[in-house]
Amino acid sequence: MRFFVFISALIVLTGTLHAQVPVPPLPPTGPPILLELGNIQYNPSTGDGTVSMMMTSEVPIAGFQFDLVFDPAAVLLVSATGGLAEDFGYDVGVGSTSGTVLGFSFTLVEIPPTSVPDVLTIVAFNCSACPNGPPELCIENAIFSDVGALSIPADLGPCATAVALPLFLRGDCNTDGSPNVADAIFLLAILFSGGTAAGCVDGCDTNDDGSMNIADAVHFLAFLFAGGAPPAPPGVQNCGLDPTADSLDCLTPGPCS
Ligand SMILES: [Ca+2]
Ligand SMILES: [Ca+2]
Repeated sequence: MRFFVFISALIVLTGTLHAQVPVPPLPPTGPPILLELGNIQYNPSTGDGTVSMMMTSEVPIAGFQFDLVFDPAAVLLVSATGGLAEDFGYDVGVGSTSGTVLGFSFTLVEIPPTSVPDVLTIVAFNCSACPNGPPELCIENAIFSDVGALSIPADLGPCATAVALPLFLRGDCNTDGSPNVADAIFLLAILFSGGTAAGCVDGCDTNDDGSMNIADAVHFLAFLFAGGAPPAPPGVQNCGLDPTADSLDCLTPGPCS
């Protein structure tokens, strides 16, 4: 009898405990796709720029469309290339003045889910009529479709401002605007005697091999005094962009900025 009383009490107590433990709510499920702006580069001397459109998706997609809205509005879209869209053979078109980017597959090839942000496509634009520097841009009106032509909801990332690429003179290692022997001395001091760090390492990389070292000093001195080849583009005459991608930076490009 005592046993049954104990069991009954335990059942009542257990029921009470269960009743007191709150059931956590299920986490809210957002749209399965996030489209956001990635790296945005801008050449202030020409107005040409590119923006990488980054997509994270829990589901496969079979088509996409979105608008890029610029401030100022005088920006023309030029093309959309590369990324997942190109990898999967999508036809991608841009509306030059409308800002619309449209991608689809004639053969209904799906772009598979991406658990981390991946480049969907790289949109090239031109803003030669931007008087106040790099434009701001936003994504609007994004539409994604599955292979059954049903639309898939998507979240959109925040607006962002294009980043102006640095203009510099190759060889102007000390960024005083004048490539001369002082630049070779400045570079040698950095390399061998603890000299002040370069504000524009690209300017010191006179042979543009992506590394600042003694070869750059030799290359530059040969140019100055022995009829050697001039520094790599953009050269010593006119400020310009680095035509090759490398890990060197140009944080303070001096008179070219
Ligand atoms: Ca100099
Ligand atoms: Ca070099």
